[in-house]
Amino acid sequence: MKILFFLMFSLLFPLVSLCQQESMSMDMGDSPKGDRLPFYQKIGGRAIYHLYIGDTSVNYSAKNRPALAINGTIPAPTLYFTEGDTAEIYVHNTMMMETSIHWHGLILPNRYDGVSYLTTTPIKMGETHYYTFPIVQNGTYWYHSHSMMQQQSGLYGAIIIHKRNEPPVKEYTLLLSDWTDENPDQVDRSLHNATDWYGIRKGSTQSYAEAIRAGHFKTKLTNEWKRMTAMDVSDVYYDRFLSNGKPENEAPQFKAGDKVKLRIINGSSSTYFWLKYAGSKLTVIANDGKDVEPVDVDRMIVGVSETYDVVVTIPDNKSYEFLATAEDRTKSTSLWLGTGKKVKSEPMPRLKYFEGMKMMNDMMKMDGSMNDMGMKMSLQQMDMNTVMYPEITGDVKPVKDTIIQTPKEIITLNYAMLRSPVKTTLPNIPAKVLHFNLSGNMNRYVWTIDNKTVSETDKILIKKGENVRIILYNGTMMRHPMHLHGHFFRLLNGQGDYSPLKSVVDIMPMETDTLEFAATESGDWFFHCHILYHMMSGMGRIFSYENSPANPEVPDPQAAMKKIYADDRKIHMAAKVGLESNGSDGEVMFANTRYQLQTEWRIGLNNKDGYESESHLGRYVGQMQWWFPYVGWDFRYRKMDGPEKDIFGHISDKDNRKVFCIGVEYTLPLLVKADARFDSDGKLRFQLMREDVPLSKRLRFNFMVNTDREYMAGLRYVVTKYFSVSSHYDSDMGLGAGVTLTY
Ligand SMILES: [Cu+2]
Repeated sequence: MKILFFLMFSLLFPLVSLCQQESMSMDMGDSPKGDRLPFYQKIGGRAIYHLYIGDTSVNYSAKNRPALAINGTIPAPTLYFTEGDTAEIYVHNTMMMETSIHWHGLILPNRYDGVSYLTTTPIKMGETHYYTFPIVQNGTYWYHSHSMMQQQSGLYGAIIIHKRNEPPVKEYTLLLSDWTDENPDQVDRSLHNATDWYGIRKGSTQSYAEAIRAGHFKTKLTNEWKRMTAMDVSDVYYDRFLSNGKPENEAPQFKAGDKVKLRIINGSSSTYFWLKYAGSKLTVIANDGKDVEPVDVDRMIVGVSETYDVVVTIPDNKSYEFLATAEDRTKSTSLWLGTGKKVKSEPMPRLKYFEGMKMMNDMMKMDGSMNDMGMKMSLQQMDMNTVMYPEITGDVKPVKDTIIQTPKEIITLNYAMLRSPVKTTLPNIPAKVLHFNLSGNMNRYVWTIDNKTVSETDKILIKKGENVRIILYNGTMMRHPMHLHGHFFRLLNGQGDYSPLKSVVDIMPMETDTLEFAATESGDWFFHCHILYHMMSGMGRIFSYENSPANPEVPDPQAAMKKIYADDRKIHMAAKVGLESNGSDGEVMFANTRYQLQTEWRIGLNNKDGYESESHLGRYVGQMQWWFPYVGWDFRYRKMDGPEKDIFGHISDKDNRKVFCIGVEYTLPLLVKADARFDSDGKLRFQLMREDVPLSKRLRFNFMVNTDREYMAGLRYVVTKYFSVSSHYDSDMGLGAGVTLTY
């Protein structure tokens, strides 16, 4: 076998090195699968890997779904290195679209960081990209695509770096991830269109009927009064959560008495996981690849893109459940350690949503900002969600197969407990201090820093040799795992000189965290929220070292920046079409971070009813995006019985009407949209409208009334994501019933 490898390598080596010299890339598009180069070779200190990215299909829920894989597997194969090695990685793109690979947590030259356009040339279809860098660290890391939504489709794998001459221990790499049967681009579009379909699927709609049943009608009303829609700890509905690519996985090789080092990687696109183990406490010994002083906990949460090394014990010759539960607690994934009788971990009870809503109401001010009530929160020490945790606050309703738990002392890991075994102090020089306020708008799914997306800001210049300190405040109602490429930062957590080194900081709502790093690199480095859908909406910044040498991978930096900015400038489409017995009404919308173009229409079934259409192009103003000034145009045809007078006394007597208008829309408490507009006929119209009042889990109520003496009220019962049964009464068209299609 070794001889075969050697032969293959010696045959291919001249070819490979030739290609490297020319362009660092070669065309693999025509190579049949059989020609694939060996996955791994070790030649002296060189660790050489060949990764083939391609299309595949998976079946996690009795449906075949398209997915992406590396060397045919999800997760991608684990890359092993030894500290001091030189990594040489060839990434072959066999897909019909471009791709990239980012080596998460690795310290490497900027040009190999793998952020398409920013640091590294994207790998076009059929091409191969060569990465080489010295391995200057050890620990648990991972790699993933940094292009579009490819990570969600399966492009992620583990990187394990052993210390030189590290004594072998029993270890196991556990890569956690989330899987949706939906196309991730559709997930992204849905999130921007404020659909509550994912809430319906997760059972977290938080409707009025559910509120009344839970004795929380006032809580729900106050919540809408403060202009909030139902909120969950996570946004996306996932079909499965995966342990190394399987909902249930096993590691039967471990025996009684074994101490196993689990290398845990959260490679999910937007899921935090609670970790628990049935056999022993969890002894945390490393985080984000860096060793920490061992600390014993009962449970811990692992943020998106974080890694932890945790030692667990196999107490007996049985099979013990290592349980990773999604933060929203809808589903979980398990790894069974050992062989024999199964010992289950106690499942985490469902969240108490209305308790959480009540807490949010108390914290939210009428202007949409948060009242921190004088609490200084940081480092995950106070989890705002605790009110929603029945296992801590008690009051669990007995559910089939579970016992009522009594509240008990549960030791949960937080960042203040992480202590580096070695001093991590920076050079003793003044620091450049940056304040970042994490901001966002849940209703329109716009995620920002200081209310600006990546494309709305310039790069942040830093100087090689200086210290950079970042003070982060999270003013949103979600947690964000903020990741810095190419550097470790110290998280100032009260451990002084021994503050832990991290590359991701999970920051909870209303927390302030401080991190600092020595600027020792060069080039451009991305700092962003690692929730894929937040990053794509623009929640990030670029740190740029002043006077860096040109990056050969970015020959045209201006054109490259346009490509980077295109991510958060994306236009999302939405549509709603009602087909009812009295006619059709509907709307089509195109929107990005700030702008929206919208056309709505109504076509009566009777000729007499005629048709009308209104269009708006406007810009959302302010961080809360409650103001929406717009310009628009309308046309209508309706055979009138006589002149019509609006409540201001303005008379309309033309069957045909074409006007331009200017107007402004404002979101009032209870999420009612007030709209005032003035048209080229000199007519003023004022209108109030509310869509999708959640009466019950699936029933929605809509209404509209305006000064033209028009009004509408309707009900919609959501059957599937795209299909509802609906009925409405309209002052022009009368009563109708039928279906509504939503896209
Ligand atoms: Cu985020």
